[in-house]
Amino acid sequence: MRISATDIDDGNNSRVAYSLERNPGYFRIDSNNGVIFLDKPIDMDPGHKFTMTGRAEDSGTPPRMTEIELEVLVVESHKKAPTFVDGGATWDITLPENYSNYTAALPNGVFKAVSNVPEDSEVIFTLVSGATEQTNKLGTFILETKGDTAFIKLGSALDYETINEYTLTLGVRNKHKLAAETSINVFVTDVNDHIPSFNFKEVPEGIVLENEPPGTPVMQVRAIDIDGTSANNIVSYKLDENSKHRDLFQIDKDTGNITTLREFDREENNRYQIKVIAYDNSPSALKNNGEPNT
Ligand SMILES: [Ca+2]
Ligand SMILES: [Ca+2]
Ligand SMILES: [Ca+2]
Repeated sequence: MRISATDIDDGNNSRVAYSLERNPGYFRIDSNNGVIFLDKPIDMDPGHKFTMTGRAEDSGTPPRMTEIELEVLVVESHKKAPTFVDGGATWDITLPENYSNYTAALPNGVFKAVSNVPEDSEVIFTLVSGATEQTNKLGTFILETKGDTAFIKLGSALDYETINEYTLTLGVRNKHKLAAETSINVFVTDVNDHIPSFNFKEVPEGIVLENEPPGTPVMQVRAIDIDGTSANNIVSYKLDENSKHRDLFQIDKDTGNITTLREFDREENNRYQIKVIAYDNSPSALKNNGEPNT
């Protein structure tokens, strides 16, 4: 079995070391991942129950720790735990953040198990709800079962910018109350679901002296796109083609630097208004026309 503690601190404080207290002498624990192993053959009769304490301690100063009571029941050797078909390996599921099929099982989200009890094939699945959102605390993923098959489905919306990876634990037990577990990694991929936005705290106004040559800098504009990956979050700039004075200025696509295209005379006109468009660099996930977000 495995015990698992989650420490929400960052850095040193979040490194957790596991240990066993009151160890009856038959078990050892991997201090890094909390997996408990049998250390020597069990010579107790079926029905015997071992009890011990699992401890998780972080590396902060002072260290903080938590403990859990563990019970291990000795059963007859012919009683076996259920197994997942495929040997209970780790499964990976990859979903785009705008995945929205709440009715069907996820791609790669179907799991079968065998009870290993010849006279009773019944298996009971559980989807563990962990201590963090990444371990499905909020029920982002849900379980439905039918006979020997478990279906993992989407329970609520994903957002790459909030969480881009989940670790689910799927458990199964049989009539003997013997159990097995498997981990499922869910990877969320970024889609282009954010529009670049200008920082309006910066004054959108530039000044150019009259009689300066063409190419004189006027101002720089900047917009931010909070998508998680490039090119979904790379911002480019252009002048609105319908903007009135667009033939008087040009903008650098990458930097947002606006420069003049001719000399100005303030007696002629001392104020120009132009419209700048910021756009990102991949097809939008918000509109289905292959165009970027603007
Ligand atoms: Ca998002
Ligand atoms: Ca974007
Ligand atoms: Ca996104």
